[in-house]
Amino acid sequence: MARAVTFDERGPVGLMGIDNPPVNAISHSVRCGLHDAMAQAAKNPRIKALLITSDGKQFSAGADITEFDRPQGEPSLQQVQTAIEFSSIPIVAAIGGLALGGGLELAMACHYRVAHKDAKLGMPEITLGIIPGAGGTQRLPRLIGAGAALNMILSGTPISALEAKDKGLVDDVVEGDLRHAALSFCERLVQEGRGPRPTCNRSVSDSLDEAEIASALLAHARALKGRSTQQLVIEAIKASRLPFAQGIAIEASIAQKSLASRESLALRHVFFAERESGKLSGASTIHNKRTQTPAIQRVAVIGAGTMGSGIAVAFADAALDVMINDNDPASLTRSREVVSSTYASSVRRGRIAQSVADERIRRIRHAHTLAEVADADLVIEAVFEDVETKKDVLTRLDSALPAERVIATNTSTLSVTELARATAHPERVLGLHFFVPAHASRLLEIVRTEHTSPESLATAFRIAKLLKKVAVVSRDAFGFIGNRMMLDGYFREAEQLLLEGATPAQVDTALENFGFAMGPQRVSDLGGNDVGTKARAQLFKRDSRPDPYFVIADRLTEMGRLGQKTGRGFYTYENGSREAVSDPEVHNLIEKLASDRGIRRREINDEEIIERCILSLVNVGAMVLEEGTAARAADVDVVWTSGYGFPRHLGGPMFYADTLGLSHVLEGIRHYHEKLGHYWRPARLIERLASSGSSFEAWDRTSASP
Ligand code: 3H9
Repeated sequence: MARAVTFDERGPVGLMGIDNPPVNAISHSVRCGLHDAMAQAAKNPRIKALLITSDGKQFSAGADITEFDRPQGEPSLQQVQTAIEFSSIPIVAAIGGLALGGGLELAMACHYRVAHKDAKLGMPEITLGIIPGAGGTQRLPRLIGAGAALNMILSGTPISALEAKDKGLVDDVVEGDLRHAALSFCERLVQEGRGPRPTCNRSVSDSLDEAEIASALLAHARALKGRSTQQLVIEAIKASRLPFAQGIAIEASIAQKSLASRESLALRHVFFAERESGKLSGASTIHNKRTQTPAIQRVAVIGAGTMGSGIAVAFADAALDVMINDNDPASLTRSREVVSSTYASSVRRGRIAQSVADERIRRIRHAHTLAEVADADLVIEAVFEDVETKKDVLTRLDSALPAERVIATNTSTLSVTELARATAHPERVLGLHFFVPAHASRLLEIVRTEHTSPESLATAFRIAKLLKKVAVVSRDAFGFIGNRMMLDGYFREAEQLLLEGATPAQVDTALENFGFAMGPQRVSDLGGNDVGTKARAQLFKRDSRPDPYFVIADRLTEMGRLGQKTGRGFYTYENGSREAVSDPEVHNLIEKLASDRGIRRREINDEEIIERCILSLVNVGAMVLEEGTAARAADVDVVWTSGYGFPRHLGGPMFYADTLGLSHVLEGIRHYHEKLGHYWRPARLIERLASSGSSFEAWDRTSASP
């Protein structure tokens, strides 16, 4: 096994360097390395202090998450921490890059901490559904106070080195060469005769009262909606008032409970699924994201509409130079305004400084002839969603650009295969399905055709990484992955429930209580019912669907009830408010549409609403898999948790179906198939997996194809 911790003698200081790429996770090899290095130092009388630092970019991203489902090899992180805390010579942590979770817990067990000014320190465990289980809930309150510790652990977001110093988490913040500065810090300790200072011997300066707990929960209520880990965090932090040994024992037992929870299994599934989705699995002929591709520095976006401008902002945010190209001068003027107002809003909300906004605006140029894009490393076509207009642009780009440059088309409805046929080099064409707003949404669907080359795909992965987006590959098919499942599954069923007797508010509230960020009708009103109607009309050119299919939304569009932007949609929004108010006109309309179709209306309860919307989503998800549109069930989960508001703590629709059990899922689907007809036909994949007692997770391991 490669040495995961290096050891070096620098005068009176023993220097331990964690060296476990890519992120210095505290794997078994690191724990062994730290343990051995300390034992070696203890035998060396010349060494008067120890420094733990990193040989890589990060101090440490925390415990090795891949070890969570296996028995922990000794020494455990807790054993290493005890050895540090009770060392007879002082031990200092030098923190550069990130110190997260177990990485920060390791540093907190050290006697002193020095951080580089650009370092970030955080406890992200809650995002994985676990509590900090290596003393984090006991040492952090001893260093910064119980109230501050609770907020830091509930937020999961790292803080800066300067903030850490203010709170008392680090002793010194340095600039320039961290290792050099930290060695000097150690030498000063030795000269001044300052010895070990075990964190466990400190006491907690404040106690958590109920008001403080309530206000911390309120501050993080949005991120923690439907979650339960926060209660475990509170329980563990309360134990920090007890003697350390007692508190740490309570933490250990709560940590075990959190690790075994469904919530944690689901969140860890999404963590790894997001990282896997950025790679192509399977066939050796397919390269993964590490395929060599030319560097991307300049990007051109064709089309200065809202989408084109948003995509340009996304690239400028990633520090790339970008040109927005449009042959209509009025559109270019509007685009400049959209870009400025987007940045003005980011400054107003305190997200970025004015100087940063100015620098990003300077990165975006506007031009009106296509010849000006010839030197772009990548071109994204984002013109009006019309097949002939897009084909025309692609043909012209194809002759303007050298053959190895990738041409991406931003479409949510059109056939990328058909668009690629307008070029002489279909291998360099792919779809990039950005979501609205393009600069802020996390998901990017990469649409490949039969002809898209591995190199072009590798470029698309690299773009996603640059833009810090989660990438999922979809084959070119009706609605790709996300919209197909939304239209044929989830949203269609929501409309069907309205026709059968539920109200929009009832459907939305039931699904929001299930955990969706926003119910389907509120989503439609937010995005614009006309947008959905137009998209479906485009999709119908690929493949149509029988009535009733979005009859309510389409009728609302005809009536000019476009949603929030017109103050009326599925709901009424009074005087520009975002509050959705039920409207009898809509209820009458739904009754009429139902009676025209001979649908008998009845009372529908929330359980049925949730069951039907989720089962139909899962069923269409399974079809998307069996048809090869998505490669892995985990990819489907990533699409739905990062782009469509499916609760992350339930792991995504396919993971959730596994937790229900596929036999149970199939039984439900068959029941509705019998009751509601053909569109509920069970996916063959579900039938197959259920009959052998299998799961989507097992299918991913054995059968997923690229
Ligand atoms: C913890 O510490 C528990 C303790 O309280 C108690 C213990 C007893 N372990 O994200 P990237 C892999 S819980 C193992 O693409 P980036 C990742 O899978 C932990 N592997 O890079 C990927 O592998 P691959 C608390 C990890 O630059 C590769 O590293 N810590 C871990 O975009 C690159 O990752 C966290 O929750 C890990 N801890 O982002 C932090 N972390 O190449 C989790 C990463 O095979 N990590 N990998 O696909 C992150 O947030 C991001 O990875 C980070 C880098 C920001 C560090």
